[in-house]
Amino acid sequence: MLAEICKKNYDKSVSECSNEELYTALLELTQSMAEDKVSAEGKKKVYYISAEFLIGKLLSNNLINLGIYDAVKEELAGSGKDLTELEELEPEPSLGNGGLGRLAACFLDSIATLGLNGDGIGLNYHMGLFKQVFEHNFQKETANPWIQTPGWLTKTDVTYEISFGHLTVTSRLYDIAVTGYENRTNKLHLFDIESVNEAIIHGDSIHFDKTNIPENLTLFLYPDDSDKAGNLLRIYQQYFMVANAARFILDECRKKGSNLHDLADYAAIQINDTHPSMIIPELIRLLTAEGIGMDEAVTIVTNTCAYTNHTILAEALEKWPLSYLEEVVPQLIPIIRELDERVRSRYSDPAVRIIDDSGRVHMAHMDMHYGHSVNGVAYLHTEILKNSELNSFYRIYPEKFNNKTNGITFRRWLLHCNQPLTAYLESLIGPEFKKDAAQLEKLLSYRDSAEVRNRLLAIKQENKLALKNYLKATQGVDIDENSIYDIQVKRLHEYKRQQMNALWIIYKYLEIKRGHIPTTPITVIFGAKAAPAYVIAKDIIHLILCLQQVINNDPEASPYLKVVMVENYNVTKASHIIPACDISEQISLASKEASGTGNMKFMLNGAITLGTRDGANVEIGELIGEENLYFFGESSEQVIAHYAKGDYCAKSYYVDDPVIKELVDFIISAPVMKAGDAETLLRLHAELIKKDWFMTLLDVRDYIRTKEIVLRDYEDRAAWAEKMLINISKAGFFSSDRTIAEYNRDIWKL
Ligand code: 26Q
Repeated sequence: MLAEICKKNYDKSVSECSNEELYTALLELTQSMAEDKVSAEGKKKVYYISAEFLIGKLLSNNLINLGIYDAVKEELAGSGKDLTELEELEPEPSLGNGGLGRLAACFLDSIATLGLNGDGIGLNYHMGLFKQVFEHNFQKETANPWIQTPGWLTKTDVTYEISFGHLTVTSRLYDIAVTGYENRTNKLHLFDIESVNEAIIHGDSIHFDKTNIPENLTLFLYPDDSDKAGNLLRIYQQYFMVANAARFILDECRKKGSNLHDLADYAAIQINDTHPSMIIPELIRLLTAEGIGMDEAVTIVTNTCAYTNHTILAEALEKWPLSYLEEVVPQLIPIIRELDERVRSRYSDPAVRIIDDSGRVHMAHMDMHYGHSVNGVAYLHTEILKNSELNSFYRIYPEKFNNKTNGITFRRWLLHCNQPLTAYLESLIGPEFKKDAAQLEKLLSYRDSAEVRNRLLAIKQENKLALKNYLKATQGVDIDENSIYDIQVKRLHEYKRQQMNALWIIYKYLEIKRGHIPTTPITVIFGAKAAPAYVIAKDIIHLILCLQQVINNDPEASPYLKVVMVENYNVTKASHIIPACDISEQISLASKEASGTGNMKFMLNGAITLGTRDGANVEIGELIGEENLYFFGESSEQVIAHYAKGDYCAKSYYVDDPVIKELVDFIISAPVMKAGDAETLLRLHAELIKKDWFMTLLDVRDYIRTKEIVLRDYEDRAAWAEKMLINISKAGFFSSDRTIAEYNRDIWKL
């Protein structure tokens, strides 16, 4: 396969080609194969609109989905070449923050794999999420370019004139082929403008002139929005995304024969969180401009659009000042006011208004009134939305609310990232699980087999060794492959409580110093980026980096306890880390993590969860039985009651419990202060005692107690392996193929 392309392009054999030439040849091969599978369009199509698509590297994933991974690997090996080295040449498109963006990427894979007619629409940011480097135990953010030619983007001839209050820009559409697993190819449509100028970035930083819209519009994912210019830029980006999407969708539907009155028979638009919410007033504006009456336009758009909520954190629910919208998109203001008037005339409850008394526009409120479906992303999350956060809306529109528990694509998170496990599963239960994840349950019949359990342990050991070598090569750190790998990788946020894990590290360190040596050494691995303007999150990273320095350099402790903060955690790193994990840390404050998807990836790869009864952890527990994971901490009901009564007082935990006091005070102890910055550590110390909004100290005691049980249980490797087997067997429910089939059945109806 490759040989012909190498001959044609370079007049060389595979073995004579450089890795760069081979990488380019593989791009050509996969893109032409993918193009051949772009199928005839169905009548109705789903458009998944999202500000983030955290797709990660595509080469291997595409080779797998096109069914040529093994053949290419062998062809390369036959010529002395290594596919892994070619994979390393590919830059990672980090076009997302975390869960929401990665979910969108998994969904595109599943939509294509199920053979559904559906595309993604978003923005072609030139810089993905910042690249994280550690300097003096602090996070530093640098620009993260990813676009290369040749690369995955295909320039199309689709362009639109997009007008804002004070300027008009010309857009250009770029496409990325989305290959389904042994199925059709769909598209990820990314809009851009040609005047973007990377030279306005200050050095390799993430700073630039935020007011220079023609040159910065698609320059960065999540520009710093701590000031007005940053907020306006985000509104520019969001409107640019949805204005292009709306035109593109209407054009496609008209081409297929829609008269726009029947738009909902041609298009289903899924609004991924509130970032694309302006698509609602924009579509109404375009339809009324075509002569459709306001009432009918509202009905058409409502029948077309559906909204997914990914968070209950108030600060993440977007509310734009009307004055900002007036400045950037004055053409939407009459529509938004009209939509708000309609709500006011029908409902007296001020909580459901679109425009509040402070003149802020609640994007989610618009979605719920003028979309036909509202979904949460895990059972518990949807229940909390219905019963508390969005209860005022649930009472008006009970029929709109539904749950779609998240999922992950097994192609990337098993077949690609864990090839030893995949091959072994196939030898035991046949290949059907690759297309139908529920077939993994066949593994259950081996739960009593000592041989199978031992193989699972041996594969885990192999993956742990691979991670050790990877971390040595990429970050120069040494870890012990015979230690327990205890892993927490996810965005850094107080509610996810990396700080609680840090307190446990302090606990274990002090125990070791007192002579209580763990039976098996422990390596605690973190990976996390903090939003550049999120001070406490950055303080927590600083603490973890300081603990890493203190503990790893203490010869009394480091043989038994090591801390590793992986630099620049991203999709690529995740695929090396997850298969090697023993203990999966899912320790968010109950009620705060909408779902989590890392928890699913770890489970699928045979890690055992230590977590709270939050998000999808609850469903994991129901599927595998509580004896196969470790729950601790207060329930979501208890936590919600604390917030309602305002009765949580961190200070009293600190004052009343000498163990907690000792752990918290260690943050400002001499060795840590010596490793770090006093002002930062004092601020974090005070934060934990005086505020601790996400209740670290509430659960830390139970966390420590439970983690001791986990470590003790790890010593019975046969029993541990049985837990691993049960976790893997039951992971099929969390395939994004199942999630997408449900979206289609209940919402899109393609
Ligand atoms: C909002 C306003 C202003 C600026 C930024 C934002 C903003 C940006 C990103 C708000 C939210 C996000 C991302 C949210 C996110 O990733 N949520 C995660 O979604 C996953 C997929 O559903 C869930 O599994 C996680 O539980 C949830 O945290």
